[in-house]
Amino acid sequence: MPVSRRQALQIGGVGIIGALGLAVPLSSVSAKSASLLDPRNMPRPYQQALTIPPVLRPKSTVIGADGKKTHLYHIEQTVGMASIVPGLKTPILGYNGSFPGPTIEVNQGERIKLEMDNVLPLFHPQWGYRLDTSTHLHGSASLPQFDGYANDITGRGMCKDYEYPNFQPARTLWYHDHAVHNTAQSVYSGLAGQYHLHDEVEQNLLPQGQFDVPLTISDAMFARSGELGYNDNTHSGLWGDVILVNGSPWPVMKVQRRIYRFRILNASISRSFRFQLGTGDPVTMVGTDGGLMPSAQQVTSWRQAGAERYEILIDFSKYPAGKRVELRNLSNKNNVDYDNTGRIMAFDVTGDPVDTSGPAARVMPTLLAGSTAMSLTPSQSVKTRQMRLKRDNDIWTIGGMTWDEVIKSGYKKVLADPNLNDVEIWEVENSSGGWFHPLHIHLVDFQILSRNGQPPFAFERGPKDVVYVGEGETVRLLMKFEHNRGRYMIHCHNLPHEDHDMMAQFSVGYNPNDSDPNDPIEAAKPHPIGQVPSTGGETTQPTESTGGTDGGSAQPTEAAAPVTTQPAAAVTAEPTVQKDVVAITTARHRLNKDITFAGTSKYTGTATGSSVVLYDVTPGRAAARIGTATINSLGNWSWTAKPGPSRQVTAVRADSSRGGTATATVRTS
Ligand SMILES: [Cu+2]
Repeated sequence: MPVSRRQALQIGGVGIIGALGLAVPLSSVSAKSASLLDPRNMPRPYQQALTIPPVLRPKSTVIGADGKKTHLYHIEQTVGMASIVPGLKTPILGYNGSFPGPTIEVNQGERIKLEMDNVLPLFHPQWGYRLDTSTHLHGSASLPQFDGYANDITGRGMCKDYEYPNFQPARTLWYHDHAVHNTAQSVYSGLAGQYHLHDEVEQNLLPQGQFDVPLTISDAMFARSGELGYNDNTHSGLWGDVILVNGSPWPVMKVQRRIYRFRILNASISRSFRFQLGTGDPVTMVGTDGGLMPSAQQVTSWRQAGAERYEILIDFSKYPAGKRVELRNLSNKNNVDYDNTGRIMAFDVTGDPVDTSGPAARVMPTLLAGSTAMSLTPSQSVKTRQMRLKRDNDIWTIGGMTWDEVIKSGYKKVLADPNLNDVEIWEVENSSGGWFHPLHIHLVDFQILSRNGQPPFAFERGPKDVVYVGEGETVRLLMKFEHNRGRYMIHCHNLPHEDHDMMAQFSVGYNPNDSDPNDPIEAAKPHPIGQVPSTGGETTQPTESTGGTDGGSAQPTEAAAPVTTQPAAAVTAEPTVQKDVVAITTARHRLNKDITFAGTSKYTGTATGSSVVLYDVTPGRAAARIGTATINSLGNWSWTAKPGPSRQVTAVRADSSRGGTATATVRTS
């Protein structure tokens, strides 16, 4: 039965240890279980292999007049079915129906336009709230109208076209839902995925490809039916008893005896972790939220709250083949722990031949990269602002403000109003002993100057966009308000706190009396799925003036929107909206065992044909047809064979007879 934090305190009987100064607090709370599953359905540690989410392929790529690429991506937010609990299915909400969503990989300097369709049910199937969405790319200096502003919502049947500039240094970002008042339940239901921005510095320093591994870590609780359970203890926090890594409970990954890079994202809506290897050996910390640190740090454990990203290197060459290395969670104060929340996943060291290609296979890098945030000095600051994080009458507040006040002001009320390119110090205080707050400031990367007057932890000495403000802590942050003018959110990333109502906004370089060309709600509105988007009102719609057909004529759908301050790509021959959108949701080939593909085909016209032909498009060999799947009346298809092709298939393409196509990376375990 789910327990509240107060009940858990009574059950666990673990007292709260007082102020510990710089030491990481030790006192979490223990309880029996949160899930209501029959014991035979309860997942157990180290029974499943780690899966890696597929990398999403662009629908098309165009070269702009400035010679830069713009990749067009398409994602559908839809209901999916996950296999998490043995013997039962778990309905989730997912980007392309999966949790985590597909990973987006992009190089610095290449823009992305993302068509984000909302094809979710009108109301959440379990919790009944209206499934409007807003997508935030966390870690990107996007314009305000593309930043996932909480009230910039996209309803069912609508599509929002997001634009991501990708001019920042290499980093691990993630995209997740940010819709007003329901962010916690929608992210918990599955709307989260990683996004990797690469640059040459990072590509020459750190492991790449199969040795660059995303680990999206979250916690969950389950109803007896296998559905997700939800209990946020009166908006204090949700503490699940099952730890998921890339959507699988406590998985195991086979590793070669070399250095690996792990991009660790805490996607839990409330839980924070204190990670440590079971061996007690240090890991090499190389990246924080905003990318590479100035120099690598050896750390034996680190504290990581929701939305924080840390990139670590682990050298498995020092372990013998056959050794199992666990990643554990020592927990932090004000979390509720269960029998197995102290475990995360395990790495099984193999005696397989070692692939030493690429950087940092054998030797740890030490000097990494500078960044704007880490080069700032306090003397550059023109203003110091103080804000407290606290609970007032059961409502969470930030600097005395709530998001409800922002809404009631017509989105005018702001917490701060720096000029463009101003450097400021923000001093954030959490004087309570009862909770911690991971504070996220949109738009900027910041440097943590101090925590309670002491230097920051070794692992957070890099550019950050979320800071763990622990119990009784005051942090000083140094940041430059660069890149864009406009209004951006600042909020707690314990998502039940954010939703009730610990969120405010600041404006950069903006006079409240002027009209805002980057208004986060008005400047780039969603449009019905399948229709050409509006450009914001000031220009005439080219398709209207030319009497455009929905045939093959060039439609300048990206025609220089007046709302952007970055030059828009000059698109010459953008393909028209596809009538059929094929998605591959499952692609797995276990050599000599079985091969399975499944997906969807969403057709907007009258369908004549109804099958999908599957091709092996493994790099390095000619594409070969491997099977045909029938599309059912709901637009779903699947195909499986035992044992399947005798050579490992690592990439698959699905061509539908209705005209759509999609490719996906194939899971091999
Ligand atoms: Cu909070």
